[in-house]
Amino acid sequence: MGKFWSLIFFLVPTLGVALFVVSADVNMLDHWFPADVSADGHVIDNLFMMILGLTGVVFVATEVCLAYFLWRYDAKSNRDAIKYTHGSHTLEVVWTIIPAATLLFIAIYQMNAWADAKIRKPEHPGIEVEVRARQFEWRFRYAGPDGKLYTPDDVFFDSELHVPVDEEVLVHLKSEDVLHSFFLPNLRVKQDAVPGMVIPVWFRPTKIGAWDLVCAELCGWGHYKMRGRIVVQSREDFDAWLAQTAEKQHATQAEQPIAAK
Ligand SMILES: [Cu+2]
Repeated sequence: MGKFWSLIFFLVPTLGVALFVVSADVNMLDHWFPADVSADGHVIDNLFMMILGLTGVVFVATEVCLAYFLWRYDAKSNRDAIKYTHGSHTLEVVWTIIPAATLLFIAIYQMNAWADAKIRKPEHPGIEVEVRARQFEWRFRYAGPDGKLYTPDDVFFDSELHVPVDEEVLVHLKSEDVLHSFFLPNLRVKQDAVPGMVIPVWFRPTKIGAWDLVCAELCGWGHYKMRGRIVVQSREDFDAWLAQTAEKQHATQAEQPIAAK
């Protein structure tokens, strides 16, 4: 029976590795990363691959050892009583230091990527947008004709986040109710929206097109439908869209003068 279980355990690393190979093969499933359309996406992808490589080696080595010991010391061929020991102090020190050193290495290795993504806010962004998350939709606020955000001529829009291509986008992320998570898979951007906080998020899209904007935090019964789009346009198309949206908004406001905010 021991040999049977050792083979079953050996299936875990074998199938695990096979699944990665199949997923990464574009011709078979193409379930790997979605297309990267941002200037810094490759940094995140490289970090992911580095950590995946490290953990993958440890995973396979551990599973192979487990299967080997099950095979080698199965109950049928080893009838001796089990001997308990207090273990090896040296071994414990070694297997504490190696993971600690590995974690320290990852912490130092990713510092620059983290700083670029979360600390070094762009000083002169091409555009600033306020993103408000609420159960269960996304709302966006743009600067109106005066070019300044948070003035009476601001432009509002729902569900579709329009941004110009090849420009730094600075988002002021807010939540009106509970925790949400602003997730742009194709831009490798994910940030929690926290009630009571304004969190800056920035990215630079490099390709014209439309991609998913989803909420990555279970935020209530309608979480599944909290989907939006990010629409990346040329500067001219974006300006035209903004002007048109502002005009439409003004027309509605003329009929209902209270609807300024
Ligand atoms: Cu949500």
